Parts: sequence; C-alpha cells; structure tokens
Amino acid sequence: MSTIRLTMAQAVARFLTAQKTEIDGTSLPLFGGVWAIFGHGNVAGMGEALHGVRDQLPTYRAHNEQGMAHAAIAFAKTSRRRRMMACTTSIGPGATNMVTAAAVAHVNRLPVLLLPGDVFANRRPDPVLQQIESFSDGTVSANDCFRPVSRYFDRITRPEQIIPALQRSMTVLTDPAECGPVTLALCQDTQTEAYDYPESFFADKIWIPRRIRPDETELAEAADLVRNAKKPFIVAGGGVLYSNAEKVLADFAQTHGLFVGETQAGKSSIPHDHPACLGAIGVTGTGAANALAEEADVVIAVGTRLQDFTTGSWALFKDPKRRIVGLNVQAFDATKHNAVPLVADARVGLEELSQALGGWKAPEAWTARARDEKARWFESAARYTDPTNAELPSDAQVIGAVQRTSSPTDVVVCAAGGLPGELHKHWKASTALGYHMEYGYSCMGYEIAGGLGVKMADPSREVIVMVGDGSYLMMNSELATSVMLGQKLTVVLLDNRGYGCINRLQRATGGESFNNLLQHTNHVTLPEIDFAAHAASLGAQAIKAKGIGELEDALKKARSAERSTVIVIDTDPLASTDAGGHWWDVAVPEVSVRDQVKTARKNYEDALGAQRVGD
Ligand SMILES: Cc1ncc(C[n+]2csc(CCOP(=O)(O)OP(=O)(O)O)c2C)c(N)n1
Ligand SMILES: [Mg+2]
Repeated sequence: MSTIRLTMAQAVARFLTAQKTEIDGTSLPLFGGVWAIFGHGNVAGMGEALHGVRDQLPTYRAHNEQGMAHAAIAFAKTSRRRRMMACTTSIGPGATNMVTAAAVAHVNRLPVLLLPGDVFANRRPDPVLQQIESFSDGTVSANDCFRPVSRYFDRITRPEQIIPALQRSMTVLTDPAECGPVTLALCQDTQTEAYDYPESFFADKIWIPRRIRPDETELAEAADLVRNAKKPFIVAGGGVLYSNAEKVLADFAQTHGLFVGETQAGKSSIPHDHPACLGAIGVTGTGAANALAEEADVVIAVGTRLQDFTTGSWALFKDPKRRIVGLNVQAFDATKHNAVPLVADARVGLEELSQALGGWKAPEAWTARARDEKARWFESAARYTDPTNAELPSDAQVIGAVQRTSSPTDVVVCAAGGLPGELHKHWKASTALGYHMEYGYSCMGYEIAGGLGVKMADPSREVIVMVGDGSYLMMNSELATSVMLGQKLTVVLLDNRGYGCINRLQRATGGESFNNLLQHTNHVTLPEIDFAAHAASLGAQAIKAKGIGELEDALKKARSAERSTVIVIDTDPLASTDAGGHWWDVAVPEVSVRDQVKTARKNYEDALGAQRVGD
C-alpha cells in the first residue's frame, strides 16, 4: 500500500479537494471553499494545510464565525444540497460562536462541515487559553455544545482517526435523509501530527445524491388513499427543491387536478402564476391555500417537516377524518401525525404515485373551488402591496416596491422578524430558489451572511436581502465580507425602531408594549441609529430612501451597482397584513393582574379546542 506522510490537518485539506459532484454532466468540487477565522487551535495546523491547497480549495476569511457558517449553510441550500462548504475556527469562543449556526443547519437539514479547533489531546499544557475545564469530566470541552446540533460529531485525538471520521462525515453530508451539520473537533496538537496515510484515501470521489424509490406496499396504500379522496391537497416543502422536483410537482398537480400550498422552505417550488399554485400555507398563509387546507380530506405532504407554521399548530386541517400522506425521504418526517408514510425522494415518489393513480383526477367541484379562492386572494391581497405615499410604509408596501423593481430570476433572502410572514404571503416567486427563507430556526442575523452564501453559490442571480433593524444590528459584519469578496448584495433594511413583530405578538397575547420597540425600553437616550452611515462605514453603498417612490429609485440604482448596496427605509412597526393567515399556538399566562391577558387567555383556551393532538 503506498502511503503519504501528512499532518492530520493536511490530510483533511487534501481529502476535501478530492470530493467531487456532478451537476448537469459537469464535474465540480463538492466543497465550494472553506471559511476560516484563525486563532490558536487552528492557525498553525489547519491554517498551514489550507494554504497548501489554496489553488484547488479557496479559503475565505469572514468577520464572525456564526456569520461564516450561515454563509456556508445558504451556499448548500442554494446548491440544493449538492455542494457545500467547510468552516474552521479556533478553540473556545471561535468554536462556540458556530453553535447557533450548527442549529440552523440542523433544523433546516442542510449540510455543512464544521471544523472547530479543540484543546490539546495530550493535555500537557492544560488548561490552555479558552479551555473551559469541567470539574467532573476530563473528556469534555466547549465543543461538546455541538453534539445536540450535529448529525455527526467526532473529536479527533489521533491523526489516523481522521480516516474513518471523514468517511462517516461524507456519508452524512451527502445522504438526503440524514444530512445536516457534521462537526469534527480537531485537537490542536493532533492537527499538526504526521501519519502515513494511504494514498487511496485521497482518490477523487464523486458524490451524487441517491434517489430512494418508494416501497411497493407504501405506494399502494398512499395511492389508495389519494384515489378515494374528495378534497385532496398538496403541501410542498423544501424537499421538493432539494430533489429538483419542481416540474414533476407541477405536472403531478395538473394531471390529477390538484392544488399546492407552499411552506416557507417550499416556496418557489411552483411558480406563483402556475394554475395549481395557491401560495403560502399555514400561519402566514394565503386565504386561498388555507381555505382548501381547512377542508382537505387527504393532505399530500411532500418534503416537509410539518412544523407549526405550516400546520397552524395542528389546528389548520379541520376535516375530522383527514389523513396525511407523508412523502418524505426521511421516515421521521414521513410518519408524523399518523401519516401514511411514503418514504421516497420527492421526484421519484411523485412520479410513481402519479403512475399508480393513472387517469384519476380530483372531483371537478373541488378544483373549481380552488380556482375561485385563488382569484379572490390575489384580488384582495394586492392592496396590501400597492404603492403608497405614506411617510411610514408597511413591510408589505416595501415588499411591493421590491417586487415591482425585481426581475423573475432575483433571489429574495430573509430569516426573522415581521418580514418572513409578509413575504410568505405576498412575494411572487417565479423561478425555483428565487425565495430563500431561513424559517426553520428563524435566526436573526442570518440574512446578510446568508445572502452572501446565496450569491457565492449562484453569482448569476441578483440577491436581495430583506432585513429588519433588529436583525441587522444583531449581525451585519458579513456585509464587509461581501464588499471584500466582490459578492454584490442589495440589502433592504426596514427600520421600524425595534422588534416590531414581537411587540405585535406581545399585544396580541394581552401584554403591554414592553422591551421590544426601542421607545418601550429602559433607556437614557433613545437610540437614533444612522444605518446608512453604518453600512457605508463597512464599505457598502448606502442610500436612505424616504418613502416608497425613493425606495424604487434606489432599488434601480442598486441593481446596476457593482458593489453591495444597503437601502434604509423607515417603516411602520404596527402595520401587518391581517388577511389570510391562521392561528398560531403561543401560550398565554393562565393568571395575570391584567384584564387584557385574561381575555387573551380565554381566547387562547377556545382556540386550543381546534388543535389535534397527535392525530
Ligand atoms: C437570534 C434570535 N434572537 C431572538 C429571536 C426572536 N425574535 C424573532 S423576530 C425578533 C425581532 C426582529 O426585529 P427586526 O429584525 O427589527 O424585525 P421586525 O420584528 O421589526 O420586523 C426577535 C427578537 C430570533 N428569532 N433570533
Ligand atoms: Mg424592527
């Protein structure tokens, strides 16, 4: 066996360069790059190794470890999980800064390889700078925080351990059902230790996601259920996009006279103007999709985790006899709420289900009903996004301006605040992946870093990041990275001077406005933040737009700019779209001195009556 003597870190770097994928017949590196913030614990080991492969595997420097991991996650999502990135950090705070991002990837089932540095395996210099020191367990380090938010976790304390660890990592990262974050905690001394690695370990390997075909019995049962449905309805989740199943989904719906409601992750899996598309479903859904979902007797859930925003906290589907067909690559999701599981890749699952259904079509009265609901929704919803002269426009009015100046191939990126709900209802996504919403973890601060990852994965598309003032303040540092890397973003920053959506939620649950909008906080000086000046200081072009007219002009300017542009607009913190939507379970205090809370509790208890526990 021929071997090559390398440090463990050099072996990691070399192994990553050998992993490939094939997209549309073209071979590409599986890893689009490595994000790195160096410190002690990775600069000498991983730093030296990455420098050695810099021509095959680029290293990118970010400004915040969480931000760089968000960029990596968005890169994987935009690549439909067919490509990914790695992230390396120092030990201690550099490492734990990535834990939140690991959770984002875990919830959203997105592959990312996290390589935090770790304490010395030989323990000679203990305790080292940033070592947390457990009093009761000598094997614990700060990196153990990654365990619950990693699909695979390992700590590398000997150089040869990296061989099985990387092989297992690749299995998880490329498995459509298992995929998520992988954490390999790399002890700093081990990174630098040499070993005679077999040459075969570094042979090129092509990873093509497997497409799992349905089991015959499950397929027969699912087809039987759908064939006997009077009011069937499809819920499309992110799995449709990861499986490249958009066309098959649209054909499936048309062939069988079915209609589609989209989850946050599934939005853009069917064009908004496709006759079968009823738009968003659930808590932030359209009136059309929710009206059909309420009555549906068979829900065909395709590639969705069925989280509470989709199911209206399990109160949306109201037919007492309704059943769910769970078409999902992951059995954990396929069997939720007593669903009839159809464990399969979304694309082949829909193809085979369609074959099994043959010429079957949903009853005409039901499809006519869906068409009416859709027409009614689009007529009534348009007024929320129409142009306005208001000094403080609503989020929906800003969305209207962005939509009017956008092109069908643009990608809108968002994650937290009031915007996700408004975008889910109102954004008209024309092309697949044109809507990039991180609403699994809804992590404030994902937006700009995520936008950067989207742009790096697909530089051909204009990327428009929509972000609230709260999220922007929480994490904006990768704006500087976008300027540095020449990865142009247009950031629309909606400044309503606080946590607008949480203030509204607080009021809706009977609370007094408290600690959300800046004016309702403990303060000596009310902050008046000049976001445009801030963005300009990071190197971006910055424009303050007064009202919708100026916003549209600024958006046109940003489109033709080469550099990232931040457009700041003041908005109304109180306005939101009241049409559409569905109840969401947010627990209200059982006792309170406030009458408003008592009333809210009474309404809450009434609403709980509609919730279907487990069924
Ligand atoms: C990291 C993180 N912390 C807290 C929250 C809870 N949260 C959700 S939205 C929100 C306020 C967001 O404020 P802003 O970005 O200004 O948007 P707005 O609500 O004003 O539309 C908060 C605190 C979260 N989702 N993520
Ligand atoms: Mg805000």
